[in-house]
Amino acid sequence: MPVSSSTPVSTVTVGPIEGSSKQYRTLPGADGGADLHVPFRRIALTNGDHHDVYDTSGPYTQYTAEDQLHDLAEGLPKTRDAWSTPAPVDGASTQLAWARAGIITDEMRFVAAREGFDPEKVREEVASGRAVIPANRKHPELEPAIIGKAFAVKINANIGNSAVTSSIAEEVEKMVWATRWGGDTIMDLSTGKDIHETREWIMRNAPVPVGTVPIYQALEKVKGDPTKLTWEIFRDTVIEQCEQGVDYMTVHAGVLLRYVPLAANRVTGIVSRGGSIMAAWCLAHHEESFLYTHFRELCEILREYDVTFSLGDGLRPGSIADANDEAQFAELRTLGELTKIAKSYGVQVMIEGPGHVPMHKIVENVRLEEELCEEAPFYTLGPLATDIAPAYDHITSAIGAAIIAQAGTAMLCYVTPKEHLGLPNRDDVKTGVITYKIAAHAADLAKGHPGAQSRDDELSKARFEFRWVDQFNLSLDPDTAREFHDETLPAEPAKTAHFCSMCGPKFCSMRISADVRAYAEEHNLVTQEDIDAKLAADMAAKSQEFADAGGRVYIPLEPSRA
Ligand code: IRN
Ligand code: FE2
Repeated sequence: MPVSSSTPVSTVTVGPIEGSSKQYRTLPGADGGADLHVPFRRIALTNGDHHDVYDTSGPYTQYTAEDQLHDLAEGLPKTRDAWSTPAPVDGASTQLAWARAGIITDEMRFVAAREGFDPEKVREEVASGRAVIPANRKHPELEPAIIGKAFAVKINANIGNSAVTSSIAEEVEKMVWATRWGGDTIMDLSTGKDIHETREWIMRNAPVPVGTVPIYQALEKVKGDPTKLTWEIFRDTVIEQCEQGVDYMTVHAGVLLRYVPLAANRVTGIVSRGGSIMAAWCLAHHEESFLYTHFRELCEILREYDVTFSLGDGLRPGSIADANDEAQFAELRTLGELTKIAKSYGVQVMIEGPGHVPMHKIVENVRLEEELCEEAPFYTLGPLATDIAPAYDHITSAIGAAIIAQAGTAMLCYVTPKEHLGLPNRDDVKTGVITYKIAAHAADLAKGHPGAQSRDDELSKARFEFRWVDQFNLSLDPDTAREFHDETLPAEPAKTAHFCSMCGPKFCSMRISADVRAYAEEHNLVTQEDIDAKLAADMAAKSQEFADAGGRVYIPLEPSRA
């Protein structure tokens, strides 16, 4: 057991999301292995129908009361341990190696069922390197997910303490909270104290893939002085985190010594934490980055656990002025070179991307990444489409995120309203997740992901038919939708009323449309010509009435004093 006896975590948020229930579909396991339980969320509708959606929240939303919560110190059931594991292929026990050998693993079948795809399609995408399934064999609590442009766009939520704030309890709750609202993966970016223990609590209770940036913990080990870092300290930190079950790791191996001067004249220099740590090391030693020179050894370690590389963008632009510059694209070319090396070891790879990029320069990022990195899944931070709105950077970045996801980005790293200002709290985490679900889903619609639009259609039908409760429950955030509605119309009958407080009963366009339909039925008007003719006749009568009344649009309420 992971953790010290002084249990710092008391409880986390449990209970179903409003109007829905957590359910599992059972698939028989391969080769006599245990059954697979594929999660989804069923939203019950007031008209007797239901609508099922992808669910990332683990059993926390299945528990209906707090006393059903598993012992957090024990962690979630280790279900994946009972799944079957194929024999290694050329020394590699990774999803990539198996996919290339034509083997469909339980993880592939699980994600195929989860997304409504054919398992063979999943295998092909993984084999080509266009998709990854980050699933460390030491993370048996995981419900696997696939990240690749052929699949639903995924979102990551960053959590983690810093030297100044937050406790283990808060971080575990942030993980549960972020996945409750749709976070597909979380990254533990802790830099303060108790990094190992915090991560252990998160790992053992995380139903989603967990990512980290191991250089942060390595830096803690040398008391925050980047020049004291060594390959050995970094390597041992990576092994420590692999052993804990981390599923993917950001490695800033593309920040080369010769690229550092390229950032000198930028408006915002190097904004990546990992990038600036490695740049400081390279300059201090005047040597090539140990992440680059030892990259093959790193591949061997990650292969051992099937940990996925997330090759970091240490030279990403941190401002509109620096977007798409030589420093950024030089690093991307190196990431392309490293992608090929990692894949030659059978290690899965994704590529991290910007940052801050104006809208007209966004698509170029995807085009280049695909060309240089063999279409490895792109994983971007926004990008922010403008620099001028601190406190609203979830929005500035969701604009860029929607565009870059439509162009082919596979996963979006969320940005919260606290970006550039402070460590996000629980509310910020939810706002970031919901905002990024909007960007990701908007991109799924634009890309024609099968099944994406059905939720829009269901919600629109509910809206048109004044099924208010269904409209709330089909939404990404039922609690806030209901709260906003009830702010002005709290009475229960308003949940079936044919209007809301925005336009009131007289001016509701939805109601008027419904009236037109009723009118057509009432007058037995079958064809469009019938309707047009009847409307024309009624209009003529109305306009005569208007002319007879004086033909004025504004009828003064009081006699004019002018
Ligand atoms: C994603 C894309 N580009 C950067 N990211 C995320 O930024 C990365 O996955 C990690 O969560 C976070 C911190 O990165 P830096 O600042 O150390 O590069
Ligand atoms: Fe920024």
